[in-house]
Amino acid sequence: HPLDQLIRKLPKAELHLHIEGSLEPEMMFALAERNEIVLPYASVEAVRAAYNFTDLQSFLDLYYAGAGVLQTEQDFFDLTWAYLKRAQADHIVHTEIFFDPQTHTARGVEFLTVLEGIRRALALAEKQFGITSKLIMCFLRHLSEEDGFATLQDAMPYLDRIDGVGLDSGERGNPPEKFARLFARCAELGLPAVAHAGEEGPADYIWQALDLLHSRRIDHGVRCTEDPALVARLAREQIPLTVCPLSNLKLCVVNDLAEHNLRELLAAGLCAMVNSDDPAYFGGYLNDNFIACRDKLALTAQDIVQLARNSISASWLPAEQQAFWL
Ligand code: ES4
Ligand code: ZN
Repeated sequence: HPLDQLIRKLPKAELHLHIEGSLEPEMMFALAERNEIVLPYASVEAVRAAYNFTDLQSFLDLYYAGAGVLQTEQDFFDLTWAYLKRAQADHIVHTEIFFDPQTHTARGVEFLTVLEGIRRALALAEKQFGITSKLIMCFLRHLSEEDGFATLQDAMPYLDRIDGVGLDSGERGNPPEKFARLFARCAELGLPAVAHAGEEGPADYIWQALDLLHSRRIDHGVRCTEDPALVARLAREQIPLTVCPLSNLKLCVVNDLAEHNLRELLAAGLCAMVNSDDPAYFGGYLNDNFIACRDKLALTAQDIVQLARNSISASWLPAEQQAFWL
């Protein structure tokens, strides 16, 4: 399609990417073998065949199980490096990646092992590909506030290597208010916040993420259109929404990509952009998400340029570096 060349060549930032969600089945098998772990699947094809999700939780069950093959610093390096090579192929010039330390420390993997494996790959990508990056530590919202505070304690010696904090995992029944005190402490420590909200959860969780967590962006946020007053606020304050179209499709947030509200969000003047979320599980990397939306939502060249520009302007790059890409 003529617009796909535009999609491929535009400089883009990715602002919603869980590094554990970039674990392809091939690497899952390779790391399982390297670490002498027996997987409950016979083949790469059998793993892919299991990726038939009905909601967020049905995905999270496999995602946390899959992450069990990640054990050494080299494993985290290899995972992150594989993603960064894909990012370069998609002409991503800047990426802000999430990691979930609790998924690993709960299994006895050291916090520093995770952090340094990821960071070593990010540093190499900046040197070899010129891809800049930020690293965002996510708290798992299905776990307790106390567990979150313990994770922040683990991170304390390394705050110079962490650019911000996020909130992810099962949204329903785990409202942002559960973590108001934890995020207040993070703010005192100078850590900017983002939060997943309004993916499966109601618009009220987006209000809470803004007012109680002081979230600078909303991850997903697609359910904001259920509340016109909220849409007006997001537009007025230009709060970015990191939208993940193929994720929403695979997790049945929408039944058909043609029903996705991405164009509605843009038309309302919101700073929305496209992201891949967990590309190994949801069927595509960044440009695949753009192309699927171009196809099913009939994005125009103007929409595509706007989405790419929004990704740069919603990033945490300093203004002068944003200006270079805009
Ligand atoms: C996630 Cl799609 C999604 N939602 C919430 N938490 C997550 N962790 C990884 N992917
Ligand atoms: Zn996510």
